[in-house]
Amino acid sequence: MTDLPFSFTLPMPQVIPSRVDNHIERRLSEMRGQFFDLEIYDKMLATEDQLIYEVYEIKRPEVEGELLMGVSVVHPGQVGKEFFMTKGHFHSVLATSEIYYCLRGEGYMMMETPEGITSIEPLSPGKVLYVPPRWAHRSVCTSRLEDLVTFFAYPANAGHDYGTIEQTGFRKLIFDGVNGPEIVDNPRCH
Ligand code: S6P
Ligand code: ZN
Repeated sequence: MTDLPFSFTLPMPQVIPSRVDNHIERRLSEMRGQFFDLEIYDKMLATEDQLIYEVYEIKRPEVEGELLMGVSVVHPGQVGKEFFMTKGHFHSVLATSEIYYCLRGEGYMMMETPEGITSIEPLSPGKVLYVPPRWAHRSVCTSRLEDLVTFFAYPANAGHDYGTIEQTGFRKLIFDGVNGPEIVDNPRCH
């Protein structure tokens, strides 16, 4: 063995809040139709129902004036060339916003309005991201080894509209390209 300098990556442990009222686990089987390559999705699912992301929620009454908060953890991985991501949603009360603070990992927040304006913001530790009212949002983990960990807070009466994104998809997709993450138009988006 040649005695040369070397380096390696030691992934940091997860950031889990010390208080958790609800722990959500989203597996591959719950993401049907959300990843672009349906064939690879089915093949992966036949092998293992992988854990894609988790949410640690701190509960408050879901009424105007309160805030809901917690930590979202998107695990590294891909369905074909498409990075693991959250389902993504509009808030049911469309005119509500959200704050994300990135604690760990690398990725993007994919956002779009009902009118079709798109914004994709990179996330890295220390980044604070404001999702204004009316913007759908989805977190995408582009790290190969590390989780994408974000703290979030939003009005407790916001609610979630998952149906719109399930039916239409986001206008953009994020793939693992030759020179890093590539943002492309979603040919299926309607
Ligand atoms: C809720 C907030 C987050 C997400 C979480 C998982 O408004 O945006 O807590 O729920 O990142 O994403 P999703 O799209 O499955 O709810
Ligand atoms: Zn939200």
